[in-house]
Amino acid sequence: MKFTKWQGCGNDFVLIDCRESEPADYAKLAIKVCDRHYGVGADGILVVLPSALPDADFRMRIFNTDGSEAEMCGNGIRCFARYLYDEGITKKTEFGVETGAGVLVPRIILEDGKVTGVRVDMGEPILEGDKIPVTGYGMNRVINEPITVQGKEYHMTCVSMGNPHCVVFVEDAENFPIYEVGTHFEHHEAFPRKTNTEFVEVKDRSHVRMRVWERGAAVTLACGTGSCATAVAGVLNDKTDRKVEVELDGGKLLVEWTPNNHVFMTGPAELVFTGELAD
Ligand code: ZDR
Repeated sequence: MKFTKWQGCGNDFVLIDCRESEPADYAKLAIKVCDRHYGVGADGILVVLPSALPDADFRMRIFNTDGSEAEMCGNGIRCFARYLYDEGITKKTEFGVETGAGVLVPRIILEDGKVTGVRVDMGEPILEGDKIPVTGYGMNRVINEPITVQGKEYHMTCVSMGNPHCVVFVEDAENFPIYEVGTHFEHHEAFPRKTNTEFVEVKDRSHVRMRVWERGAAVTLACGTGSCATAVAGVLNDKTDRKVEVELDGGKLLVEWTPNNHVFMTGPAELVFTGELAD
């Protein structure tokens, strides 16, 4: 099985083009391929499929390192889009991609004929508690609400970008004990579908430092949907403006929540290598 290995801000993926034939078990494949010792090593696998929807050209599925399927992946969709464009599978620089978060539209950014990044219309954030989902708030928004994790109280703002996120503003992101605390947010009873958690330090109104504990993948170097959730949470808490630069462990993303309620994310997508999996 042929694959390509990609990274966006150090969030890395094995991309498998399954338009012609599909593996028997995606979850098993993801666990095996993502293993950094016995496999290729990645934070998740991206699967290219055809879409039956009229407004989508392709369908993307994403599986985490633990085999669970995520609805969406922000860094992944930039890699996915660039793969299709670089391989000449599409000539379009803007096209619809069916995801678990609806049909999203990436746009390839070209400078002097060279791809320099990808901008994605990530759609509208979901803010109703039950829809994120986070329990106890009905259809209300969950902004700066207390949550107790391992006996300590934090304040969370919850946002779904198709996948669930819990944003926690902290004084010092660099020294935050993310490895000790992250898993306890992921598995907290407040999150029926578990959660991704972002620990965010506001540098100024247009600049934040974010670290992430990903559902099903633990600490990663970056998170695209998490950066979008962070930008939305920053506005809802009046901590940031609608356009922010998100500084991640593995790079930077630019996120804008526009007045038409769509979130746009811009960042890099780089091919690392191509290969073939042994059976
Ligand atoms: C965070 C993520 N890597 C991205 O860039 O958006 C998405 C991966 C999926 C995530 N671990 C989830 O929602 O289960």
